[in-house]
Amino acid sequence: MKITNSERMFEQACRLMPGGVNSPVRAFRAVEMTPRFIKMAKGSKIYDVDDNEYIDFVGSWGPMILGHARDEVVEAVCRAAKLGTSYGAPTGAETELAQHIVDAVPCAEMVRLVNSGTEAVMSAVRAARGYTGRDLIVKFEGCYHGHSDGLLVKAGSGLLTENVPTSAGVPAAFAAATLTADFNDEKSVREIFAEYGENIAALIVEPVAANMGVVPPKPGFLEFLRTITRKYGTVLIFDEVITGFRLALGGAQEYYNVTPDMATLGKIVGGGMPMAAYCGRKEIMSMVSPQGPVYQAGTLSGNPAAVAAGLATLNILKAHPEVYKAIDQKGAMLEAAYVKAAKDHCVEACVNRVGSLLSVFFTKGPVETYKDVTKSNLSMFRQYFASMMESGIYIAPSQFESMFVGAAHGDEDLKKTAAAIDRAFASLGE
Ligand code: KE4
Repeated sequence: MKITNSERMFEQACRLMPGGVNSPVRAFRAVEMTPRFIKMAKGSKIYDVDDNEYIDFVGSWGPMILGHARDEVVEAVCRAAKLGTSYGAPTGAETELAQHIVDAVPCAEMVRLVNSGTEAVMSAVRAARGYTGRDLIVKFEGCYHGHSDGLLVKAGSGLLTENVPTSAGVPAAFAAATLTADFNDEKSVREIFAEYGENIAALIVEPVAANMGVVPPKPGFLEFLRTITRKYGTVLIFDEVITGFRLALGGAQEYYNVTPDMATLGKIVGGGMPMAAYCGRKEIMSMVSPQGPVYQAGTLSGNPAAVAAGLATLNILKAHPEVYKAIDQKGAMLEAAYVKAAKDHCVEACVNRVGSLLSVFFTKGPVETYKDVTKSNLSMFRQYFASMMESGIYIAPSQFESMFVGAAHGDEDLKKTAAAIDRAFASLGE
């Protein structure tokens, strides 16, 4: 595989941008390789500047549930852009998208559109603090909720990948207001609430942890969080930036039938354009300016081109609910391929999957907690990653991310991927 153009372009990028990228995990540092510079993508494929084709299971980290450059989405963006790329004024399309979210997402009575998952989480937490008059928040070690200061405490995704779980530059006072519990460990949550319960404004959780690799909630864990937060008057926030519109049209709260007080959405809701949202019960969302005293604003919030991409995507998902069964089956096929390859080549590995989200861990398993995740063999992951890339399969360059299976992954793609998994495990088993 020739990657000379990527190498040349990466050198130039590194002179101008920190690490040569605009988001850390893209730098391929954890896998000690040169990141591929991408020139285009269509459907399930992505193409780099050296004309290498890959089957893409990153899908822009989740948005591409319908595949890259889906005609209806591209046409919608072009139509919107021709009418002006941004007005800074209300549009009917924003109302239409808000209605979609209210109709689909169980906790959503009102919605605010923003530009990124980080902004959605930061704003939802502020609204919860304004609503409760309390300061403390609870998150889970290994979960990632974007890069706002208070959430960069024992976080997952790129912080785990770069081995800096708590970021530099976050004042101790900010971090002190964030308490961390252990995902899937009810005792750790009870202890925090027993000591701080009356002062906890919000508990935020990825209902399926997908930023430490995929770790599903244990049966009853989400229901437990719903009960204990209600008991203490704490706002329960489901961070559904990944699971929203992916596990079901109503996200994890529909999939697990647990309704939080608020939710954050991103990725799919913007159809791959910079757009996200936070939503929730009317009495909480009514706190947000200009209706209430919690300030939050954004020049490009509800941007017409981004809203057009989101609307086109949600319209397709709403009209074709069969997509969800299809991507779940595709995920199951890949899961079976990993299990078979690990057995055939005597490789110590285990797979976690929820619907179209899955991760392989190079440890015996089961992987049910952040502590279990840390047992995964990262040098085996690096070897597996390099083999998959050599086979033309583009997966996240980090153990602490998910594979994203989408509607555009066809049978041929899955067969080729299964063969690549077998090849990678054969080399690991040697
Ligand atoms: P953004 O600010 O990156 O749009 O969203 C932040 C965010 C919030 N909540 C969850 C559950 C998330 O997974 C994310 C972002 N996800 C990462 C990948 N795991 C984005 C990729 C990146 O950081 O480049």
